Amino acid sequence: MTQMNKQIIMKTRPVGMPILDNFEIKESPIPEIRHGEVLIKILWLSLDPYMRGRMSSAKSYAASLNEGDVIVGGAVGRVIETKSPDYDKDDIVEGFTLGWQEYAIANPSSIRKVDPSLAPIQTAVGVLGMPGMTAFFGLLHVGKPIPGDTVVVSAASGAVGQLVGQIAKIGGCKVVGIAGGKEKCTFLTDTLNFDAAIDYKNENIDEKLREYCPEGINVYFDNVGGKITDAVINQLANYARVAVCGVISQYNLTEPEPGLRTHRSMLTNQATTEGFLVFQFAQKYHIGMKRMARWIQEGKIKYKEDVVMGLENAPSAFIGLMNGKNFGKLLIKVAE
Ligand code: NAP
Ligand code: FER
Repeated sequence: MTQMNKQIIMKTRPVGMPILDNFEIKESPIPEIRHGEVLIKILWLSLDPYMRGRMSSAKSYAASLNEGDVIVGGAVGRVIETKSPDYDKDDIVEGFTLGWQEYAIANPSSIRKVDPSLAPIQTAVGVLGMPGMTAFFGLLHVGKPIPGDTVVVSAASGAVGQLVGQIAKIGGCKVVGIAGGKEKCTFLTDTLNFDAAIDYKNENIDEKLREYCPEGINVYFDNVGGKITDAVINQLANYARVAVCGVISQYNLTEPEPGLRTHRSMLTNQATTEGFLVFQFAQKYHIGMKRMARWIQEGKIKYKEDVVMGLENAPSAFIGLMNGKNFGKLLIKVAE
């Protein structure tokens, strides 16, 4: 009997905030794998904000999805059939393009092996994967903090933000996180030992930044853009570095949002703004992975995951990610 594969496709291209009707579950038979390929049973899906960009037709580093395509995204799975000399049955693997489906056929060049003895396997799409490398290299190579600096990070309880703040603390910085809601803020100060947290939904960001960063902000790790970023840019210190990691507040806009003119602050503070994509550090990932794994083992880095059960719940969880419903790295558990 042919084995069937459940997949989630982009039924219609989202306009603005995605809605459930943009997605559809489909079943199709799994084709025979060809020489060199492996068949993977997906265990965990990684839901990431960049995937909203793939659902749009705008030009990007990666090809856009077309209507009817399986949603492409990172995942961790187990090899259940192999025609590749490099992979054995039962190997655990991670791939950036495996997608929202129960089974994926992959070419070895698009996957990597995961060592299950190092940490729980889903960390391969979290703290020991793309978001972890984003935090590590984005903060250290782009933000360039030095001990004693005041570091502000937005979307601070999320997959990337929670790690940025902890790495900055390890580096001897004062860390202020910005997040939506009291629960997230309490987690930042009480569990992750951030020096302060600002609940941008209920507190005055300008006032709180002045209170917590009296000498100005040396490093801003920006995950959100928009009004939060305007407030931070207004309180930069001399020679500040702004690491532009993401602008999630803009991903679902249909019209550009008018904003602050930032150049005066950049000029008078002799500050630097630098955008980056994690992939530019790919040659150095092995260094970041080793260091992050050691910090986890030493108890210096904690990571909070938000696990949603079942492939069919990926669309609603993704919409939640765009609305701040997730608390920590958002994962879908697809199978054991
Ligand atoms: P995440 O922080 O775990 O989840 C997204 C969070 O963004 C939400 O939980 C929400 O937190 C916040 N958010 C959503 N809409 C917002 C809005 N309108 N204004 C302010 N905050 C909003 O996601 P992540 O995976 O760690 O990604 C964080 C950022 O990093 C994203 O912008 C992403 O695109 C970027 N990123 C960039 C790279 C790169 O290579 N440059 C790599 C990975 C990720 P609150 O409840 O706190 O609002
Ligand atoms: C992200 C946001 C944007 C991300 C990548 C991009 C890997 C790239 C966008 C583009 O090239 O247009 O979170 O993560």
